[in-house]
Amino acid sequence: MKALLLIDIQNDFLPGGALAVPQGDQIIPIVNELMPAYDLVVASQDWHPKKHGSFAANHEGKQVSDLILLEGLEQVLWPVHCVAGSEGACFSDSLGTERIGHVIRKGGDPLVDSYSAFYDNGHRNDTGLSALLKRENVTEVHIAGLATDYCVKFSALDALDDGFQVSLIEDACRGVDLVKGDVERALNLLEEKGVKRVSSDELLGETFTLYRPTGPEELAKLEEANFAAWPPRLPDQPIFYPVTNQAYAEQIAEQWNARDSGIGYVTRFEVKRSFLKKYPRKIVGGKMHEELWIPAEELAELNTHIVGKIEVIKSFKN
Ligand code: VGL
Ligand code: ZN
Repeated sequence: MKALLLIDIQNDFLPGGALAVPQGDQIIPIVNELMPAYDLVVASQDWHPKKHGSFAANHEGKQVSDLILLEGLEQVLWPVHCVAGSEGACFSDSLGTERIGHVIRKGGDPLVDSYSAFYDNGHRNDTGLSALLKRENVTEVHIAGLATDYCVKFSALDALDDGFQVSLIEDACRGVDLVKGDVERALNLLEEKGVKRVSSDELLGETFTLYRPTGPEELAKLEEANFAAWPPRLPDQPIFYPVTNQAYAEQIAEQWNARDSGIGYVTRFEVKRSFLKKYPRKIVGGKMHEELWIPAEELAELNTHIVGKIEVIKSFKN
């Protein structure tokens, strides 16, 4: 069994948070896409008491990024972050938490930090993660999250030590780089120890599945095009909106297309993932309402990146 381990994708580590990791938010759409590919998804949360010894504010005369000894262990001092139960400690709203099977909370002991999701920094206390993975017959762990040079790094090292095959999904991690080069040094160290460095592209394959709800008129034009290309937009339609999940496409086909035209269809098509990277994904309304916004003048180019045929997978009659 293969598990995806998501490290600390919490508000305080995202832009605007107390200990923001640069571009930390950019990993979220990638992680959301990765989750369905795993037998098990486990996510960790940094979860500190207010009086935690890693907070500079709790040491008189000390500042953020100062080094101290905390109960005999070297400790970098951080801003107050991920206080148990606070908004900053919550998972990002845009993270698809419904696929997370277990949550591991760490950093609860005020006297020792816990970068790794497996053990505290002194390797004295165990979060139970290793036992959990073994109970689920997991042999391979893929790691993504924040921050590459702290919690991701130490989680990967402990996963190796506990006998798992470990891959780090590089584009689904971001680091702090407190000292310039920390991220690169962390990646190199992990590689030396036996962690495989992979990209989400390698794991997810060449194409991305899109869905589009449509009505009978557009369907007729699709048929003319032999289900290989979308017809050009009309002058009053500046954007082409495919959606990223079937449930949302069904909702529109049923509630809008079927109502307006008597019948609504759900289509599915595959597009080269590399082409789609530059288009923003917009969440409109609820979490599942994710659309891709493709300007009308780029639709012809999108068509050249469709792989295989556009398929009609469902229809709704009014
Ligand atoms: C982390 C610093 C302090 C992390 C947690 O999640 O990488 N970094 N606490
Ligand atoms: Zn912390």
